[in-house]
Amino acid sequence: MRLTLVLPTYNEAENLPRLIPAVLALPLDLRVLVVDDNSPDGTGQVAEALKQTYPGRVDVLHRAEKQGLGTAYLAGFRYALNQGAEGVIQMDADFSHPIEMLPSMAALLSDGEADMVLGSRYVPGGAVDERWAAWRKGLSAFGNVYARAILRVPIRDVTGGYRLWHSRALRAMPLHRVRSNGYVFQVEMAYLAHKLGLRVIEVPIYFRERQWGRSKMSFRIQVEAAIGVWRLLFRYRDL
Ligand SMILES: Nc1nc2c(ncn2[C@@H]2O[C@H](COP(=O)(O)OP(=O)(O)OP(=O)(O)O)[C@@H](O)[C@H]2O)c(=O)[nH]1
Ligand SMILES: [Mg+2]
Repeated sequence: MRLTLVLPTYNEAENLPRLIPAVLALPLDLRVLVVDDNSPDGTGQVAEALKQTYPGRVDVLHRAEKQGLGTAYLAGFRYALNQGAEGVIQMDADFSHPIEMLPSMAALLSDGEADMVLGSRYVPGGAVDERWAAWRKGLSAFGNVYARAILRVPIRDVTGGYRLWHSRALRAMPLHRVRSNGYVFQVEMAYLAHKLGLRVIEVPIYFRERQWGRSKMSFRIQVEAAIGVWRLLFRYRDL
């Protein structure tokens, strides 16, 4: 299966030179597409250098300014689908998502068992970093229960950002209607997948705190996300 890994980056110059060689070494037919928003730390140039090192396997989309995770993924999805990818992967560029899980997750996709495979923190066997502060653990768990209850989605980790999409499933999604950008982007995509009757399989992952670079997480970001969930309920009442 021809896979494209879409990696949105904002200030990941320390992570990228470690992450890209590691994913390209996996036993997969994999290309990487970095979507960088003109990171002040020079991630865009780091990505260009990696593109030279791995000709044909790494590509870079440069955007002029920070425009958010959601639009970065949407741009990356379109690009990957146009390039003929059969599967498209979403993953954070900060090593939070265990890359060693990729081959088994990809196998579920290519076997035709799933339209989307989700690396999940909230199924048995999954967990978040034990170094997370209690408030962050609580907020993340609550955010999931909250979004699931409002939207009635049977996915345990609706905010999880580690996903493998079958291209056919991604093409079936009304991507032009997707408006959310932060954490709600993940919820919106999961909600749509459920509404369209796509088969989602959750596999347990351990979500590790970023090893390098600074955290951008805040209480405010999560409260904004909580409000954004309600908008989805109205936006897709026709589906
Ligand atoms: N292109 C692009 N990438 C982004 C943007 N915001 C975040 N990212 C990337 O999206 C991924 C997830 O964002 P993170 O900042 O790690 O979010 P998080 O894991 O909730 O928070 P921390 O890891 O604690 O900072 C990372 O690879 C970021 O570099 C953005 O506006 N544009
Ligand atoms: Mg992170």
